[in-house]
Amino acid sequence: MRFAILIPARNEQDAIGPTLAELRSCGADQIIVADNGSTDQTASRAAVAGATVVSEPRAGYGRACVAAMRTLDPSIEIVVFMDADGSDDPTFLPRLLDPIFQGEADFVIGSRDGANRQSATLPAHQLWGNRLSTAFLRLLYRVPCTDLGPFRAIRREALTRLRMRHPDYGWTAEMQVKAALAGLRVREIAVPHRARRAGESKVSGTVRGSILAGSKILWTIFRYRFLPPADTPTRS
Ligand SMILES: Nc1nc2c(ncn2[C@@H]2O[C@H](COP(=O)(O)OP(=O)(O)OP(=O)(O)O)[C@@H](O)[C@H]2O)c(=O)[nH]1
Ligand SMILES: [Mg+2]
Repeated sequence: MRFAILIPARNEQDAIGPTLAELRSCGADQIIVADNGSTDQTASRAAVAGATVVSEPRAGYGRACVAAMRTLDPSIEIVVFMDADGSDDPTFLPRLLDPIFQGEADFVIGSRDGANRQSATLPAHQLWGNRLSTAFLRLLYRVPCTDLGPFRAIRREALTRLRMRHPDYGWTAEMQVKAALAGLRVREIAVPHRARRAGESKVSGTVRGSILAGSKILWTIFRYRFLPPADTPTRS
């Protein structure tokens, strides 16, 4: 099966090159960097490293992902998401893809809170924020999950069916909530999490980013259960 890797990036000029270099021999059929609003050399360095760069002018992690999805080659059957800062270990890519290749899962999420957890790379507030969010996910949607990790693989057809629309940091939670509601076969695997290799944190390393992301994630989890909008999927 042909797969693409989609990497949301904002101001990651010192990390994006090494991150893409690590992916050189991973077998991906397409690598897309979803940039929005970078004020540094992220886009040009990603292009030099051989990635397709999609620039979404409107700010927002989710918007950048949606824009990048529009440029997927028609032959792509699986979409892998991973961070630009080197936090995700690409040697775990085969383990992420294998359940989909074997026809056993539609969506595989890398959990940073499982057997491969390394000490202190996830700040305590993020670890506990994730544990709270995933407790609500388990309670409200009856899905076994322990993380909202960015390193994940999903069948393209399933992803399209989810009609992803969160403009910002609610994106990962939205995908998990909608996958549960749509009845996708979801699998979680343990992955390690590395400290970012360079540059500044936009999410968990700042008070603003943490509060913003945390509130968007929790609102997304509650909204699709108690105030379902028009894009709420149903089991097919
Ligand atoms: N396109 C886009 N990407 C973003 C945006 N905000 C963050 N990102 C990317 O999303 C990924 C996660 O952001 P990080 O800043 O690493 O957040 P974090 O992992 O919680 O924090 P660290 O501990 O610093 O790694 C990185 O690849 C960022 O470049 C955004 O607004 N737009
Ligand atoms: Mg990071």
